[in-house]
Amino acid sequence: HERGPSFAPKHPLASGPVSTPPHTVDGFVKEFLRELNYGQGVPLSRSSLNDQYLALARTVRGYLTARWLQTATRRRQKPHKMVGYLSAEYLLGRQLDNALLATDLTAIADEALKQCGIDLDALRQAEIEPGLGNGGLGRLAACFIDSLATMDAPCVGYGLRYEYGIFKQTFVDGRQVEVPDNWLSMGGPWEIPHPEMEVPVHFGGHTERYVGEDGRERTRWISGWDVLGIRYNYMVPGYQNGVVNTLRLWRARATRAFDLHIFNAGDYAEAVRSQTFAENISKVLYPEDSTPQGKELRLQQQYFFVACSIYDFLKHTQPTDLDVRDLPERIIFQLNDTHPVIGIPELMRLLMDDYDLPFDEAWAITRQCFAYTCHTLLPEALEVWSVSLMERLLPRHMEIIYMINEVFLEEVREAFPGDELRVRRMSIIGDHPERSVRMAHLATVASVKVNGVAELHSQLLRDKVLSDFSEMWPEKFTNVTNGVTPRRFVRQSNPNLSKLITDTIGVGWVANLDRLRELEVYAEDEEFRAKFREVKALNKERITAVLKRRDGIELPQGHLLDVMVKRLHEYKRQTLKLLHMVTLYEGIISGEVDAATVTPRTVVFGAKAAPGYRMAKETIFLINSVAKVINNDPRVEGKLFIAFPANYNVTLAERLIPAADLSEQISLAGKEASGTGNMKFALNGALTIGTDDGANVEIRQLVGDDNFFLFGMDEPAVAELQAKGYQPTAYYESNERLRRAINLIDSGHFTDGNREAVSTVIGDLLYNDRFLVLADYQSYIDAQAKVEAAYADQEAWSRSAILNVARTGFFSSDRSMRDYIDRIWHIKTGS
Ligand code: F58
Repeated sequence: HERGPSFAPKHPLASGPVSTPPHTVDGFVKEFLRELNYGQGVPLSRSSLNDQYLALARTVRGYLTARWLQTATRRRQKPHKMVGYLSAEYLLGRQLDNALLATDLTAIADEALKQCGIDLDALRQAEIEPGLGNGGLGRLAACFIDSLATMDAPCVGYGLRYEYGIFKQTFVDGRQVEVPDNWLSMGGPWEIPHPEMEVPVHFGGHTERYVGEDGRERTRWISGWDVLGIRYNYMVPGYQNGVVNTLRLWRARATRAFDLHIFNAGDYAEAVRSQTFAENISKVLYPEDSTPQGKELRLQQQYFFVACSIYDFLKHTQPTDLDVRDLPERIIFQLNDTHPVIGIPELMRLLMDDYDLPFDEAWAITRQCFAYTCHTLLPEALEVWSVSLMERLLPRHMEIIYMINEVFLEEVREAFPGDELRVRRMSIIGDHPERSVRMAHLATVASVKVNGVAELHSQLLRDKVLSDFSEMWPEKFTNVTNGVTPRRFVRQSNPNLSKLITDTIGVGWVANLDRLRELEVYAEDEEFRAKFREVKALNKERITAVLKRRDGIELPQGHLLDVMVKRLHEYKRQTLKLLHMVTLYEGIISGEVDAATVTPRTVVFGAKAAPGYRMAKETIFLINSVAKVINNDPRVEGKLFIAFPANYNVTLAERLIPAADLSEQISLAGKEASGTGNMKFALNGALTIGTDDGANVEIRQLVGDDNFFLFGMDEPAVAELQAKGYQPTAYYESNERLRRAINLIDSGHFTDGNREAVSTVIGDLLYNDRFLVLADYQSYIDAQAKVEAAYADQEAWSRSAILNVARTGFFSSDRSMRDYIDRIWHIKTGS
């Protein structure tokens, strides 16, 4: 099956797409009906909504496929160094609109469907989004591959085709209940499976030494069990440039040998059942947001997709006469966090055991083929795998890691003679609490470059998390500030704003976001400001309709729309936002504040909690409890409202962010590596209330202090307070409003008198408060008062909002990709 036809095809059309389907309404109608009739096997008159959606998706895919084949053919003719983006997650979001926009088919499809009596919007809503990621890290990968296609950069995204993506969140009595996300249940029209292209992946067993014909000792890995990797291709279209790149996701399948072995044992039913053992590997995405659980299946997933990807690159993507010594001129594997780091010993294994290179030579090559991006600062989020598990699952890799560590520690001893403490700190193998492999160390040692994802984050990586390494290799460390794709997060998600921008400065901004600068002068233009406000109002109408339909939520109108959407995590401090709302509410019901004077405000929360994360789940329950009471208390006179739609996902983000007035980015300084939601809000004309954390720092620098609500301690202040011993109760005791807000929650006011139900969150705030919520409380309340004052002057607010849009073009993922290309990957684009 290796490389398609072994005959030399004679037909002149053999090497390319037969023809590109015509870009006309008539042409589109024909393609669509063909898909409906021959793909779905139904006439239009008898087709279901899903039939129509699948046929439409297939039709659009056809237009993409033509470009995809052309792109591949062109790249094969002149092979250049490429990027293998290795990521365990791709949080893609819906595909249909993106594909229509990329191919400039939206208007044509709309008209074509109309002629068939079908509403395009209804079909849009039929798509289940592929949620193959947890949050920022997975969404970043999706933005990056979009940008690389738009820049015509040779890249293959490699990852896992999870059968179940991130769970669907529901609320039962205010508590999160997870439901499996069977995203493929209605068909997978965007993927092209290749069940005939099997990649063997080995696990377990043992290693043996043997002496080769040349007398040199070699190692063989005799595996214990194997699985097959099945290739699924997805198309990644560039924005209206005719380029379509590949996202290649792997699915696990049982081997035939595996089957036979068990079948021969005689129990047919048991044998069929045990096939699922192998196939479990790609069954489900682990719903963790920061703390890795160290589960064996997760390590299996990681090794599985990385082994498939490297094999695929060496055996299929490269010319057959590849000399592995040239590998660094052909490929750079970008490691999206530590999840694919097992690829390092895997490439070593292939070079040594299959390509017969000695260790030193293999190591010299491998060290040029990887670069590593770190996405965290939380110590508990740094992945480690126990040596015992590694030895059992990947014995050969464990041996290789030991060899790497040995030569690495020699280097350390040479650079820092006599410093054995440092040697221990830097070792790839850690001793506590058990012997384990520190994946971030392995990644750092083997990579050409190590980058953080925002200036502050990269600096803290250098100075704190990986300081020993940056001392040894200062030039290895660099920053690439994250970005988001303006196609999905402005052009598609905010058509009203997009039209206003295009009418004002032309269309060029979609692929060159720096051009948003040209809007700056319009901040002073009264007419433009009025139009800008009109856009916001329309977007608020849209989200109102969406929340009504989707969640049965009735958003009040005319409110300041204050949005906090991100994973639920203590360091992100959803509780701080909640304390603010409780404070406003308590002011009203205590009679201290006249409801008539309160700025009408709706807070929208969106957040999934990791299923095993107790505090996060209790916080969700508390938010829902507070919402229920505040939303229904007549004393509030409808001035305050909390909406918490369940199952926040990319699709909801696309509707919500364009409508927001205020963006909540309130993590404890020094904890949020970058944030990318913060960028999406600013680009859509929301003002940020935020700490000096992650990319907030750069957003504030760009938009200016006057157009950003800064509050809270900065990172050095946090470090200082923690060093001298933080006492949350001191803040509780000395701050009356804080005390009253906490007491109100603690009294059971929001939980039908049940104090037990809030004790986990309240107890933690008062006696632990690891992320200094109480310490930043007053500063946050004060900043929110400034927000209200600013919002009262709508002209000034609009001016600031427009400047946010005009000055944040820097946060395009196109710019991030330029940075990676120029400073890390050194690949060519557009050839
Ligand atoms: C996020 N990390 C960072 N991890 O928290 C955020 O600041 C940053 O903007 C973003 O990466 C992109 O750089 C993140 O999303 C995960 O979701 C992992 C999933 C797998 C388990 C460990 C956490």
